Amino acid sequence: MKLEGVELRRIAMPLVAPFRTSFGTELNREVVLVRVVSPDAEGWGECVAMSAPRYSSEYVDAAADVLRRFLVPALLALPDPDVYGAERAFARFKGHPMAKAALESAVLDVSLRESGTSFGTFLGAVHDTVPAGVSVGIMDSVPELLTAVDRYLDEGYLRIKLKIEPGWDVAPVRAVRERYGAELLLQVDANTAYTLADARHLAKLDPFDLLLIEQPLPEHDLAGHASLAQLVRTPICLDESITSAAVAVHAINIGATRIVNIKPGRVGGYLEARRIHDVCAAHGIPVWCGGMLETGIGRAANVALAALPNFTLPGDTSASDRYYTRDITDPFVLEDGHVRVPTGAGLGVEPDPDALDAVTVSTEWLAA
Ligand code: SMG
Ligand code: MG
Repeated sequence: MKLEGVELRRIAMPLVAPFRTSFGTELNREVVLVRVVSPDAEGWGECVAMSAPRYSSEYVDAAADVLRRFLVPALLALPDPDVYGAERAFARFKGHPMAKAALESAVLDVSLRESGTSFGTFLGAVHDTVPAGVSVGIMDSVPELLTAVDRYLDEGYLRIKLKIEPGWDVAPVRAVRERYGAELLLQVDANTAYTLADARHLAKLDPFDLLLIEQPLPEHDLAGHASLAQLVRTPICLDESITSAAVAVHAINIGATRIVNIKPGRVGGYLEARRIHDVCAAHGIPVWCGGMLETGIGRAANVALAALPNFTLPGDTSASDRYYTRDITDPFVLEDGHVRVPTGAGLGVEPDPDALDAVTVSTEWLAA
């Protein structure tokens, strides 16, 4: 494949409601979109870094910088770029998995559009639709939380994830479990807000039969998660900690994680995400697809990934209207609690030019 160049586009999209986690509140989603152009097609990728380095060390301005100065030039220097060559070229630079994933996805998209293959087919999808969960932010009060959960369940979401932090954990979990009963698929996500000294407190979540507790301890503390797993009955699921297939295997082997959240951005792209899916399957560890408040571009790829066979738990792959009044692609909608896997070439969706214009902050073109 020959490339003509790469466009980096900054967009900003207001969320329909503030989304509060243990590390901060998101109101306005700033995103770097990547467009890779060949003579015959163009491919899109979405960088999932947030505005500030709070979920992980990456953030939007740093991602734009590393793309502009290192990753895009490395891609454009390849004599015959494809997704595998791009992955190898990016591996020479340390870190920045979200920036790498965005550009790698755009390369994959353009090549799949050229060959008429969908993301789902390329990755190995085995389902036409995927079950949708929803991640519910920290609220000011339990009644406010129940109002939000009521609405999501009315809309058809099949699983509820509550964001937790010290001071907002047992009480909201109890209230939701009591209101909706034992059948509700319910899990929690701490985004690293606890320490091992909180083990006895976290064990108070055990009676509520949660599917999992996601990332209770800091990112680098795999050993701590293994110790915590001996002290709580609720399965531990790692998110932030799982940065590669190698780390996933290590975490599984030491007993730090019984379920894995896969986010392609966190692990450097869809190739590595698929490897994590595969090694988890080989170890009997179920996986599910995380979310980073994606637009329809990132969502299309995530939904395709979530259709692989070992994605056996509903993901944070919610419908577009859970995030945005107007998505930049045709919106993803809930159908009986499921989201449909696109079948067209590449991502199977593209930005609507007017919707994109309305949210664009700046663009830059890097020519081959
Ligand atoms: O995309 O629905 C979504 C968000 C899901 O909770 C979600 N993501 O740690 O899993 C996580 C968080 C990270 C982003 S919080 C701003
Ligand atoms: Mg998480």
